[in-house]
Amino acid sequence: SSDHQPYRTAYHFQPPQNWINDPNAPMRYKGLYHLFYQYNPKGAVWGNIVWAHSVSKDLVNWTPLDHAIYPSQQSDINGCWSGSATILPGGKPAILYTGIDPNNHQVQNLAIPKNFSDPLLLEWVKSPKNPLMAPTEANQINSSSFRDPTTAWQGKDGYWRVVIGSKVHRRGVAILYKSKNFVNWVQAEHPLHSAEGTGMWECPDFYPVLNKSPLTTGLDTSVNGDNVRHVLKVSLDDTKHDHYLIGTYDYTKDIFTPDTGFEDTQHVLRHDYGKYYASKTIFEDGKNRRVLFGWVNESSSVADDIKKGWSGIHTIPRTIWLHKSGKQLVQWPVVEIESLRVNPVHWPSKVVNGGEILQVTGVTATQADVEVSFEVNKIGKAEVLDHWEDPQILCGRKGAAVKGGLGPFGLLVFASGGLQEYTAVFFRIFRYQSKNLVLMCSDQSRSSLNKDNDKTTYGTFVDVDPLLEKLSLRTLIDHSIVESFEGEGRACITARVYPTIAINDKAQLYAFNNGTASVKITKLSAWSMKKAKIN
Ligand code: DQQ
Repeated sequence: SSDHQPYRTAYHFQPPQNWINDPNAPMRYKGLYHLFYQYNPKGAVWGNIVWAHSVSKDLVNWTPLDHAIYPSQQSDINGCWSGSATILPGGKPAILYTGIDPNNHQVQNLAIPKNFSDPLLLEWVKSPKNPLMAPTEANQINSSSFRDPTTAWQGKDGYWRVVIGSKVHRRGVAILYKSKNFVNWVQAEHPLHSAEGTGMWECPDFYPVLNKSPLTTGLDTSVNGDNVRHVLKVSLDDTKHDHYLIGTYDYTKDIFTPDTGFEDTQHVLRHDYGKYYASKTIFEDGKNRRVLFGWVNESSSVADDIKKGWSGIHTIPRTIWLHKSGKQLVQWPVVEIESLRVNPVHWPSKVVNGGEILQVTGVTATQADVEVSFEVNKIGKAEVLDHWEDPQILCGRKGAAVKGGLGPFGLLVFASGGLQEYTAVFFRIFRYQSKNLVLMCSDQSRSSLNKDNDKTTYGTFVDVDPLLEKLSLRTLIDHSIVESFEGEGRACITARVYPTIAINDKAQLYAFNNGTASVKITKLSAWSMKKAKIN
């Protein structure tokens, strides 16, 4: 019960117990969503990895099935690691995944459904030709850095292409392979892309996005041409963050050229500036959208994870598209999640004075969806930033408790009545080089009296003009996760928190303003969220 398990989520994807990490091969087949994930059947820490499998009609409620892929061949006898699905002509799914062979080398394998007429895709048959791609003397690929095949895409020449994550010394590499029949794969002469100093690239994802209206339209992974840009996402093993680059894919040369690369440290593009990793997207035919799945690990100690018997959850799937500026992506929780909303609370617009804290009553504060918009006009009160600073460090230095000029203002979630505990998600506006700079923070420093948790504060700048636009924030709250979307999805920050007092019916929700200038809430809508049926 929630009394014994106050941190178990009610509407985020997780198995009943044990360790879970990367989402694998999400797909829609015969009207059902399939989600596979890295899973340890034997405990709450990483190990013994198999592909667990669940299906859903709506991306909200999930039914568990038997494990789909588990060690059974030489080519995966020491583990079945991450991979992706490709829908082949005739609507037939195929999975490419990384196996760990008897020498602990990382190799790429193929599995296909045993019975294509089974909508549950219960049984998977592995190719007798596995491994289809392997490190050799000739290709000089590092056998401990060769993993996580992407969804494949087909060029105009009919060849399939797939990218595998790798590294050469400190250079992250997206190794490209090609195949006519999906079984015989040949390494291309050049990688799709690489970047010095970034370390191992895990879980690459490569896909097109539409660069004209309606921008929210998703594209099949093989589409290229006019009005199409490409996104390369890599999960950086060194920092455990998902970074993406927007650029051009030259499909005759098979080279991806980003508009701005990893060198530009002031414009780091991340799917999420909090805790979030190993994500991947799918194109959803029929709904014409691209949907992003991602993993969030715990911020609690391993001892606490073992005690509670589980570790890791997935975020709410997010629709993803190119922002009209062309400079970044936008993400928004899939609309289906709104079916869990009950008991709405709507505030009339109200001014929040400097130092004021207003409780949002009438919602279940541990299990809620909150949308709030702020209007600011006293821009003269903004603090001056005289040199550029990493936004996460700035958020750490100027947390919610540090009084400012224009901000901090936002929400206090998982707050205890006496504010001994709270997690603050907020904006703070600066004047920097005669422009207004909007900082977005998720401050976990006071989230729990338990000292064993990682309480790192996260932050990013959001590309919003505070004088022309409202500052909007949507936060999905679910027992131990706070998933926040700022600027209508231009910045996302996910945090894990484990309050000791602000749990169950002791948790409260507030809007706050700790600046000297007043701000106006133009809209606040909050809903309690029903429990989803998950596994
Ligand atoms: N997790 C998998 C690997 C991948 C890593 C192993 C990323 O395939 O590189 O569980 O979290």
